[in-house]
Amino acid sequence: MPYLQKKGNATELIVEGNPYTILGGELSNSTFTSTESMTPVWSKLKALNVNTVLAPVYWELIEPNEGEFDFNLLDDLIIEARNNDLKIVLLWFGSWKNSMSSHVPSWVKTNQSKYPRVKDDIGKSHEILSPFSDNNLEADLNAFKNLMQHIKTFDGNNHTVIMIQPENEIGMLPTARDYHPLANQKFNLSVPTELIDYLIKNKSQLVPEFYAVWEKNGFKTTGTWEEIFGKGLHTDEIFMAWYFAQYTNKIIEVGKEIYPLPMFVNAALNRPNKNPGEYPSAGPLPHLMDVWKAGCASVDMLTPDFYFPNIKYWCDLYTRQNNTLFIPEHRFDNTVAAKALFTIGHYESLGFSPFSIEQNPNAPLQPKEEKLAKVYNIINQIKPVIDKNKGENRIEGILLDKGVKEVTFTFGDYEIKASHTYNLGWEPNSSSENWEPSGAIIIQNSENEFYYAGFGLSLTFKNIKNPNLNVGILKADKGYFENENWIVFQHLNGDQTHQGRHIRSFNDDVSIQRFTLYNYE
Ligand code: N0T
Repeated sequence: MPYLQKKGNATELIVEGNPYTILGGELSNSTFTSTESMTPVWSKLKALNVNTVLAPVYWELIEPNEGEFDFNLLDDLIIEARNNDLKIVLLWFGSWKNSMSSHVPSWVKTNQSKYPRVKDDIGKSHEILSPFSDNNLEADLNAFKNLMQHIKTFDGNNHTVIMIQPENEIGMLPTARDYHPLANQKFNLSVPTELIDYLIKNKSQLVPEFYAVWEKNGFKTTGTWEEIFGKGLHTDEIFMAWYFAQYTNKIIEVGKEIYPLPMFVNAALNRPNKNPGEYPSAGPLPHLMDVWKAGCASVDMLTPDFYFPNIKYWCDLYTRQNNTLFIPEHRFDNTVAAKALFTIGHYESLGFSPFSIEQNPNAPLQPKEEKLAKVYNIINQIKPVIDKNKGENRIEGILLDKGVKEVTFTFGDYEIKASHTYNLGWEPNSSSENWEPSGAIIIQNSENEFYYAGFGLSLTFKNIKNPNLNVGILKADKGYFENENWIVFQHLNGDQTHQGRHIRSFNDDVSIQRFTLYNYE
């Protein structure tokens, strides 16, 4: 079985006994609705050097009539993935998809008295299943159980399916909370003791945004939601988050009892200065991590979807509370190649996955796609070196553009300054208004030996332990890995290292270098 395992301060996904890095791509929402629609996609995935496809399973298609399941499409997906040597992360488009319930079967949609919808503050229903209804949970659970049982039977010996994402971007739009009578009844009850116990036990370690809410109201430990957290949209959101988390927890628990794959939930991020309900309220968001961890103990990870900038800001938030980082979605723009390197290097994340990976599957590769393909290729090559050094503070990931032109970090006695090569002014695009992002993974493989895999950086070095010593480049090679052996393709010196002053590859040169440093007086 695939599973998660700690190594030093990192978490690894183990697949078939070995650490696995997801060089992923998520399909557009409707691509995997027929075998024919998928046909041109497979070669595109191969051309992109993707090793894992994130693909939805739609409740309405697997259970078109209550209790009648059809897994033919899923079986085709698994077989084709195997034929193409790809792994699958399945996304369960069950009760919720982007806050809505668009993928629930028609027999659920048309039986609103049995399967209640959320109501907003003026009593209007929305196409969102209420998480307060046992019938809704039972129906989703039954479908999910059948799905997990089917995956176990069909794939239990192969493990083509390696992880599951139950639901998709859970949240409430456009009201922050559900006003269905079932919800109102819960809203006026005391906050459940499980949440209170978590608060008390973890008081000193709560995320600061959440701690501040509790503190503001005097750290109360008994009372209703409003008594403990105060009146307002933030409390409506905490309340919803708890019940979304509980609902999801049941699904994950029961699913794992049948077939225990790692499972994660994803979030549509909250835009700064927006209120809950203006963004999808109550999803697995940074300020609600504690509510989700307390209410959904069975989930392995809370994961961010990226459609806005500031990836470092959000990833820093998502690596709190021992949360393992995985990026199931990033808008497929010209930053993804650099960001795959950055997140897999800097956070030692489980992997990265642009959304709508196939784009137009029949069109030739666009520049951003070619760059991603090259980056996935070099990450795949250098993976054994990453695996060896993971969790030991020996791996760094860099992301640079005009906003952040250089960063400095340390490896042991060495301080390394990574600078965007456009700072050198030698490349034709250096003077443009928008700088192509640069990115790299840098690894300290032994005291003086390093790997640089990426593009668009120049690296300079200092000895911070002994500042009287100069640091020189003893040897620098460009090369590649073949069956895990390092093959030198070029020895670099002269202009290629600026006569020994720096290690560098230009922004259009996605490649791997190995270099050795030394000290001189
Ligand atoms: C994502 C995707 C898909 C400028 C959007 C992002 C996917 C879902 N939702 O294409 O629907 O299934 O997980 C929502 C964030 C959009 C913000 C746009 C701001």
